[in-house]
Amino acid sequence: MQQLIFATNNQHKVAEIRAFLGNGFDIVTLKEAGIDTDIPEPYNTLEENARTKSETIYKMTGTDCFGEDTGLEVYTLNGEPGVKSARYAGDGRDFAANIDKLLHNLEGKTDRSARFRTVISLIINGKEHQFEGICEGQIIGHYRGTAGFGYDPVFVPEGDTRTFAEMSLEEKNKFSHRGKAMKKLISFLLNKIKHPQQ
Ligand code: ITT
Repeated sequence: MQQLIFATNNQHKVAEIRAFLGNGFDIVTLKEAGIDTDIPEPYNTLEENARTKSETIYKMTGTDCFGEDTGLEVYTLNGEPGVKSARYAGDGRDFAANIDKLLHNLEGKTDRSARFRTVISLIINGKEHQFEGICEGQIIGHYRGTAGFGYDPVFVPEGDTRTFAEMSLEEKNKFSHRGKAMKKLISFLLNKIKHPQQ
């Protein structure tokens, strides 16, 4: 079975990805690998931050691993909060404070369209590969639902009327940015198992 360390400290992401992968892959969390580090996210792009996460853990362990960076990009706010999504309302990384700031900044705006974008950086046999997933949707004006994390209670994906916070992990994965990026990662890994030399 393919073993991969997932370079994240976000347990919600781990739960989503485990629900997506089922039993075919052995995902090891940083905690399970005995790694207690705050992985840096110093850059202005999701691509560079995702790479920093996987490279940091690869350098520490020499083990195949992946990390991901995700941002909520709101069109009328010129792509904000984007790469700063976790700390939009400050260093406290407070989900409710971030949502409140977002709703405040969208007051009076008619265009509430937004997208989540995930970039996964996989390092396998020392080589990096990236996979992107995008989910378009709308930011609603008030909280709905209690599942999920981050901006889920105010984001309704295209193709449904519920917020991500009103869906099960499996339902969210069908639409989501992370689910789409994971689908590409899995096809890549399955192809690699079939054709190890490529
Ligand atoms: P790691 O860097 O340890 O993976 P993190 O929580 O810092 O965890 P990100 O920098 O990728 O992860 O996340 C940025 C923020 O974007 C995150 O804190 C949430 O507020 C939000 N976010 C990311 N994915 C989300 C999702 O699927 N649904 C709702 N909000 C999400």
